[in-house]
Amino acid sequence: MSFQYQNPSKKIVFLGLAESGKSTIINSVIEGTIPQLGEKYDATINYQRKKKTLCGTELNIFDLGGQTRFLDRFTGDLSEFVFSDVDIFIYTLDPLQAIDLSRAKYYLELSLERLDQFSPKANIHVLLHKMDLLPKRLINNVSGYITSYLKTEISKNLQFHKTSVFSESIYMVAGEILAQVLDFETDFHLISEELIHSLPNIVSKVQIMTQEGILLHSNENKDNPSNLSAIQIRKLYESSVQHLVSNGGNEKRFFSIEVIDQICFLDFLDNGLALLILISNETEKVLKEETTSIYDQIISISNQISLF
Ligand SMILES: Nc1nc2c(ncn2[C@@H]2O[C@H](COP(=O)(O)OP(=O)(O)OP(=O)(O)O)[C@@H](O)[C@H]2O)c(=O)[nH]1
Ligand SMILES: [Mg+2]
Repeated sequence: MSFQYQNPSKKIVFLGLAESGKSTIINSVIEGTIPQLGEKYDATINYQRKKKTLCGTELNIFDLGGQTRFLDRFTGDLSEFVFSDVDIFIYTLDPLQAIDLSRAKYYLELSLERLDQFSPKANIHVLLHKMDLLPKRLINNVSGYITSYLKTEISKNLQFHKTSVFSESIYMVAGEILAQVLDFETDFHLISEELIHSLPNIVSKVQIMTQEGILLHSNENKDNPSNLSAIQIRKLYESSVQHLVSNGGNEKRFFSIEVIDQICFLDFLDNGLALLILISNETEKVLKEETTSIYDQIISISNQISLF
């Protein structure tokens, strides 16, 4: 059986009003661009398609321009092209554009009708995005209000998320969304359990991410992200590539970083995934003579993950 057969490509559609953050999200989590505060807005004209292969599955991403003239076409004469065979539909909304809330609901409802027609099984996500712009004390009230307004008279199951490209949220939510359509969860869980059991009381955390920072697996509650942020991981990835280039491409991309009382092992794999393992610094000191064995186990886990 071919890999392609097991993992057909997945169509992911981003739609939402202009300036709600679609292209920025795609650039950050899919292309690994590090988002900058106050970045100039560059409107998407018509739409852009991006492809990325993740764990053997091709993601076919549609970034739809959010200006009214485009939204009317996407939900109108182009609707079959846009809304057919959709696996994941992501609707983005900027909570500070309160004036546009009814327009946002209008295009959301229109999209849901088109999905009913062309892709009734699509997973539907609504991102209440740019959460960094809301004062912390208002986040629950504002997002609660918007969520209940958008849900009014909608019977479809919508999954709501609060996101920002300036926090870990977008990388965690992207992982959650992808886990619903890709089959890596069980295998990643088994691999990380195996490592934790083979090095009892030594390994405190195992995370599997994309090299752009999307969190695909964590042995712990995902609400407790790693000591390294997705952006830090991204920066390390870039320096690892530079290092690799200056070394003629022969050296293994393996980092060992001390973070407070822990040691982070970070390994970038050729298949675009990254493995992060935290072990206690104290443990390592105590078990100095066993360090080689710890390294061996970690490398063996890396090798298993590189097969995805
Ligand atoms: N503060 C903040 N700004 C963001 C965030 N995400 C995107 N932005 C900014 O919002 C503006 C619009 O972002 P885009 O990603 O271009 O918006 P879009 O939805 O693709 O817009 P169209 O292509 O016109 O549909 C840019 O200036 C981004 O830098 C976020 O999480 N927080
Ligand atoms: Mg755009």
